Amino acid sequence: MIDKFQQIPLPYLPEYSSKEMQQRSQIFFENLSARRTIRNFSDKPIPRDVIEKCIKTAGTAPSGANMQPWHFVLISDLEIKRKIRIAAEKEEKEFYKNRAPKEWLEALDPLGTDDQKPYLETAPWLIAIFMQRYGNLSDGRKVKHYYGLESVGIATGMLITAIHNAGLASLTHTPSPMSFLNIILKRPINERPFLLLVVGHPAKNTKVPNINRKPLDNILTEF
Ligand code: IYR
Repeated sequence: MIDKFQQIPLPYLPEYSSKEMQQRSQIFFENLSARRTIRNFSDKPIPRDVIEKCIKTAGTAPSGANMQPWHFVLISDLEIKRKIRIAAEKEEKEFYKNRAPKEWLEALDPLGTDDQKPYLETAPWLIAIFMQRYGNLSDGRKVKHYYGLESVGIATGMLITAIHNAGLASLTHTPSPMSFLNIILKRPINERPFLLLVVGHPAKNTKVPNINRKPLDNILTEF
């Protein structure tokens, strides 16, 4: 049995007036509205402690039974980035040439993506995010993780938000399959690669597709 947690007072949560809440939610919305996924990264360095702080932020996410079933591998080593690029491009070649159904390729066509992933080497940081299917207790027993994908998805959203808040850009990259990440990054079999996040400054004159966000009445139903 795992011991019950001691109950402590809730950390301070300011109570804003309606006006303050409206202003704060509007400002936060405007800030996050400006977040865009990019595919053209500059090689300008970014201090490690900034990225570490963003990962710490991601680690504050809620998780099933508080198991915190995530692991983040932070990569700046050129040799490792190169290995990841080679392995990812190999899978992506196969994806674009043979594996992807026509319908999927048609959905990707407006974005203009292809099997070339130079940013995996150019960007200063890659963060490989893993989901732990189970945890290993210090006495050797295994503890099952619940809602692993949901938990890691929430943590990843918070990571992307923290990165944007620091004035940096990211790309959610999902080469498929990604099991090569376990091999290159020496991660154990209980960890399933969830996502490869590319982080950096945008290259000069970076262009992004002119996409729209669905309007509120399209994404919201109210009773
Ligand atoms: N993983 C491929 C294909 C791809 C798939 C989706 I869904 C995207 O939104 C974008 C790309 C690639 O990275 O090119």
